[in-house]
Amino acid sequence: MSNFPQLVFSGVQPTGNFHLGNYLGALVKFVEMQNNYDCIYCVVDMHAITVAQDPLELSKHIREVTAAFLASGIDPKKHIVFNQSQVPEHAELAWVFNCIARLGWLNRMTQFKEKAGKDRENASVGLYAYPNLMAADILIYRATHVPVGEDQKQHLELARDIAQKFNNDLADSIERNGFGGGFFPLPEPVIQGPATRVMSLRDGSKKMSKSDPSEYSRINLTDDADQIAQKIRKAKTDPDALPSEAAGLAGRPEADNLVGIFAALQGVAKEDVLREFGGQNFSSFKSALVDLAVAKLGPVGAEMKRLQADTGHIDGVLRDGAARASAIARKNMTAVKDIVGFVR
Ligand code: AQP
Repeated sequence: MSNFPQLVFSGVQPTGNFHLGNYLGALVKFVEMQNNYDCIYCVVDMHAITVAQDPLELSKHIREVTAAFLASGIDPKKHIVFNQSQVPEHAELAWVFNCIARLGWLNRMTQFKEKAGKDRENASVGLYAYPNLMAADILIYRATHVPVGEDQKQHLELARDIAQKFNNDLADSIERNGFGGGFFPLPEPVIQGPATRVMSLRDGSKKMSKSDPSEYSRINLTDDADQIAQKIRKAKTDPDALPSEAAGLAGRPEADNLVGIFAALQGVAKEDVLREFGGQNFSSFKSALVDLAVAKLGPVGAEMKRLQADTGHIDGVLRDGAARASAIARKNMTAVKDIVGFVR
């Protein structure tokens, strides 16, 4: 495989309720990686419509995610921030990948099974083909690194399989077109950090999610101090005191989750948190967690609200990002068409 220039790509769906799991599992890493890599961060609005969306809400949510990117510290001048539907090459490459990926591969995707639920026959074709579009999002830029939460690991493996099969099936044409060693890199998932899987505050066995019907299951980034405090105080716990070592969190998913959130917000290890709070009951720990969460998330939420009120600015950032993303995507899609054998 040739050496590809290092490039980061990741996306977030504009489906509302941007929450602490999205922030700690994805955004904090996005911000960190922009110091060492060229990065492309995308609001994946075409993924959002794989389930029904209210058009007025969708445009609001696209601006909400963009505001979250900016408020967290992503620099849209040094890096690229845009929304997927403004760059049509994502959809074009996704069609090519629909013809590369195998039905058997998609049938194994657990997220489709979870989201389609029992009413599989009634799920959209888009929801089923979602991982092919996600592979196209990454590979249209020939990105090499993809920071994501734990839940996206399987989709990333599929993106690697698609890249590999494209490179193998079309190896001769790739060579003839001057791309010896494979056209697509095999993108690496970056799933690191103390909060790759933040769990629901109501049920430690379920991930914190935008679509959970219970508002008390998640902390939204735009929650005010009172809402954050209420949600943490009502978070499910067990009757025991906190353990003094991380091993003592085994079999205690709710305690583990709250300690993990504290550690991630503070930027320390769970052991450090337990050194301070081991032996204490949940009510004193929760008070400290409320103070920390309000101190860390409050300014981000306030900045998000300020930015969201200025839709002209947000839309300008997205348009500028789309123009810069398009320049890369167009060039790569032209090469893909030549490799596939389309006449242009
Ligand atoms: N609970 C989580 N913990 C850590 N990371 C998470 N991510 C999502 N939930 C958690 C990461 O956030 C990024 C953006 O996610 P997404 O918007 O593309 O879609 P998702 O994973 O489907 O998010 P939700 O909240 O779970 O939405 P619904 O309820 O619609 O399914 C990704 O990097 C993801 O890993």
